[in-house]
Amino acid sequence: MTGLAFVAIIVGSRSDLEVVQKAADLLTTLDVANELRVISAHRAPDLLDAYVSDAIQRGAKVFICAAGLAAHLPGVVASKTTLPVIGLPMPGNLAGGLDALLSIVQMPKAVPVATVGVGQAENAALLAAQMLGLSDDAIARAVADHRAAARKQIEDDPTNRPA
Ligand code: RP5
Repeated sequence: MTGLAFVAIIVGSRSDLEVVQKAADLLTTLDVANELRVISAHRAPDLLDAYVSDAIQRGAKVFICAAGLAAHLPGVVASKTTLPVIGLPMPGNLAGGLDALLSIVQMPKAVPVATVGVGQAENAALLAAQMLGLSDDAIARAVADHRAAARKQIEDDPTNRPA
Protein backbone atom coordinates (compact mmCIF):
# COMPACT_ATOMS: atom_id res chain seq x y z
CA MET A 1 0.00 0.00 0.00
CA THR A 2 1.55 3.31 -1.09
CA GLY A 3 1.07 6.21 1.32
CA LEU A 4 2.28 9.82 1.44
CA ALA A 5 5.25 10.51 -0.82
CA PHE A 6 8.42 10.91 1.24
CA VAL A 7 12.20 11.11 1.00
CA ALA A 8 14.05 8.16 2.51
CA ILE A 9 17.43 9.14 3.94
CA ILE A 10 19.89 6.37 4.71
CA VAL A 11 23.32 6.81 6.28
CA GLY A 12 26.06 4.23 6.62
CA SER A 13 26.94 5.03 10.21
CA ARG A 14 25.87 7.02 13.23
CA SER A 15 29.10 8.97 12.68
CA ASP A 16 27.42 10.47 9.56
CA LEU A 17 24.43 11.84 11.45
CA GLU A 18 25.76 15.26 12.38
CA VAL A 19 26.18 16.19 8.70
CA VAL A 20 23.11 14.40 7.38
CA GLN A 21 20.70 15.73 9.98
CA LYS A 22 20.90 19.04 8.08
CA ALA A 23 19.27 17.37 5.08
CA ALA A 24 16.42 16.01 7.20
CA ASP A 25 15.97 19.37 8.93
CA LEU A 26 15.80 21.29 5.63
CA LEU A 27 13.30 18.82 4.16
CA THR A 28 11.13 19.24 7.25
CA THR A 29 11.40 23.04 6.91
CA LEU A 30 10.23 22.73 3.30
CA ASP A 31 7.34 20.56 4.52
CA VAL A 32 8.67 17.50 2.70
CA ALA A 33 7.97 14.23 4.50
CA ASN A 34 11.17 12.34 5.27
CA GLU A 35 12.61 9.59 7.42
CA LEU A 36 16.18 8.80 8.39
CA ARG A 37 17.72 5.37 8.97
CA VAL A 38 21.24 4.20 9.85
CA ILE A 39 21.90 1.04 7.82
CA SER A 40 25.36 0.16 6.54
CA ALA A 41 25.47 -1.49 3.11
CA HIS A 42 28.51 -3.47 4.21
CA ARG A 43 27.58 -4.38 7.77
CA ALA A 44 23.85 -5.01 7.35
CA PRO A 45 23.14 -5.76 3.66
CA ASP A 46 20.02 -7.85 4.30
CA LEU A 47 18.46 -5.19 6.51
CA LEU A 48 19.24 -2.57 3.85
CA ASP A 49 17.53 -4.70 1.22
CA ALA A 50 14.44 -5.12 3.41
CA TYR A 51 14.31 -1.41 4.28
CA VAL A 52 14.52 -0.24 0.66
CA SER A 53 11.67 -2.57 -0.38
CA ASP A 54 9.56 -1.52 2.58
CA ALA A 55 10.20 2.21 2.07
CA ILE A 56 9.18 1.97 -1.60
CA GLN A 57 6.00 0.11 -0.60
CA ARG A 58 5.18 2.87 1.89
CA GLY A 59 5.68 5.74 -0.60
CA ALA A 60 9.37 6.66 -0.78
CA LYS A 61 9.93 8.54 -4.05
CA VAL A 62 13.56 9.62 -3.68
CA PHE A 63 16.47 8.23 -1.65
CA ILE A 64 19.27 10.29 -0.17
CA CYS A 65 22.15 7.99 0.74
CA ALA A 66 25.13 9.31 2.69
CA ALA A 67 28.33 7.40 3.24
CA GLY A 68 32.04 7.83 3.74
CA LEU A 69 35.21 5.82 3.00
CA ALA A 70 34.41 3.07 0.42
CA ALA A 71 30.99 4.66 0.07
CA HIS A 72 28.95 1.92 -1.62
CA LEU A 73 25.62 2.60 0.07
CA PRO A 74 24.17 4.94 -2.63
CA GLY A 75 25.21 2.61 -5.45
CA VAL A 76 23.81 -0.45 -3.71
CA VAL A 77 20.48 1.30 -3.15
CA ALA A 78 20.47 2.49 -6.79
CA SER A 79 20.97 -1.13 -7.86
CA LYS A 80 17.69 -2.06 -6.17
CA THR A 81 15.39 0.63 -7.57
CA THR A 82 14.80 2.93 -10.54
CA LEU A 83 13.65 5.68 -8.17
CA PRO A 84 16.20 8.51 -8.08
CA VAL A 85 19.06 8.06 -5.62
CA ILE A 86 21.03 11.09 -4.45
CA GLY A 87 24.50 10.31 -3.14
CA LEU A 88 25.99 12.44 -0.37
CA PRO A 89 29.71 11.86 0.23
CA MET A 90 30.86 12.30 3.82
CA PRO A 91 33.78 14.61 4.60
CA GLY A 92 36.96 13.54 6.34
CA ASN A 93 38.97 10.39 5.73
CA LEU A 94 41.16 10.49 2.59
CA ALA A 95 41.71 13.97 1.11
CA GLY A 96 38.75 15.44 2.95
CA GLY A 97 36.22 13.00 1.52
CA LEU A 98 37.54 12.60 -2.02
CA ASP A 99 37.52 8.84 -1.44
CA ALA A 100 33.76 8.88 -0.77
CA LEU A 101 33.04 11.35 -3.59
CA LEU A 102 34.73 9.16 -6.17
CA SER A 103 33.19 5.98 -4.76
CA ILE A 104 29.72 7.50 -5.14
CA VAL A 105 29.99 9.45 -8.38
CA GLN A 106 31.83 6.87 -10.49
CA MET A 107 28.88 4.60 -11.13
CA PRO A 108 28.84 2.15 -14.03
CA LYS A 109 26.51 2.64 -16.99
CA ALA A 110 22.78 2.00 -16.40
CA VAL A 111 22.83 2.63 -12.64
CA PRO A 112 23.26 6.37 -12.02
CA VAL A 113 23.56 8.09 -8.65
CA ALA A 114 22.95 11.87 -8.60
CA THR A 115 25.91 12.97 -6.53
CA VAL A 116 26.17 16.25 -4.59
CA GLY A 117 29.34 17.79 -3.18
CA VAL A 118 31.18 16.43 -0.15
CA GLY A 119 29.14 17.18 2.96
CA GLN A 120 26.54 19.20 0.98
CA ALA A 121 23.56 17.85 2.90
CA GLU A 122 21.36 20.87 2.18
CA ASN A 123 21.89 20.49 -1.58
CA ALA A 124 20.93 16.82 -1.33
CA ALA A 125 17.71 17.88 0.42
CA LEU A 126 16.97 20.58 -2.16
CA LEU A 127 17.56 18.23 -5.07
CA ALA A 128 15.18 15.70 -3.50
CA ALA A 129 12.59 18.43 -2.91
CA GLN A 130 12.95 19.62 -6.53
CA MET A 131 12.21 16.07 -7.69
CA LEU A 132 9.09 15.79 -5.53
CA GLY A 133 8.17 19.32 -6.63
CA LEU A 134 7.69 18.06 -10.17
CA SER A 135 4.36 16.61 -9.05
CA ASP A 136 3.64 18.67 -5.93
CA ASP A 137 3.05 22.42 -6.35
CA ALA A 138 3.40 23.21 -2.64
CA ILE A 139 6.86 21.64 -2.54
CA ALA A 140 7.86 23.41 -5.78
CA ARG A 141 6.82 26.73 -4.20
CA ALA A 142 8.76 25.97 -1.01
CA VAL A 143 11.89 25.30 -3.07
CA ALA A 144 11.37 28.52 -5.05
CA ASP A 145 10.94 30.49 -1.81
CA HIS A 146 14.14 28.98 -0.42
CA ARG A 147 16.02 29.99 -3.56
CA ALA A 148 14.57 33.51 -3.40
CA ALA A 149 15.67 33.83 0.24
CA ALA A 150 19.23 32.85 -0.72
CA ARG A 151 19.22 35.50 -3.44
CA LYS A 152 17.75 38.15 -1.13
CA GLN A 153 20.35 37.51 1.53
CA ILE A 154 23.08 38.50 -0.94
CA GLU A 155 21.17 41.37 -2.51
CA ASP A 156 20.31 42.84 0.90
CA ASP A 157 23.88 42.73 2.18
CA PRO A 158 24.86 46.41 2.34
CA THR A 159 28.47 45.57 1.53
CA ASN A 160 27.29 44.31 -1.88
CA ARG A 161 25.56 47.59 -2.86
CA PRO A 162 27.08 49.58 -5.67
CA ALA A 163 28.73 52.80 -4.40
C1 RP5 B 1 30.79 4.33 6.15
O1 RP5 B 1 32.02 4.32 6.75
C2 RP5 B 1 29.95 5.31 6.89
O2 RP5 B 1 29.09 5.95 6.01
C3 RP5 B 1 30.91 6.24 7.55
O3 RP5 B 1 30.99 7.49 6.87
C4 RP5 B 1 32.23 5.52 7.47
C5 RP5 B 1 32.79 5.22 8.81
O4 RP5 B 1 31.84 4.52 9.57
P1 RP5 B 1 32.13 4.16 11.09
O5 RP5 B 1 33.36 3.30 11.08
O6 RP5 B 1 32.35 5.48 11.78
O7 RP5 B 1 30.90 3.47 11.58
O8 RP5 B 1 30.19 3.08 6.18
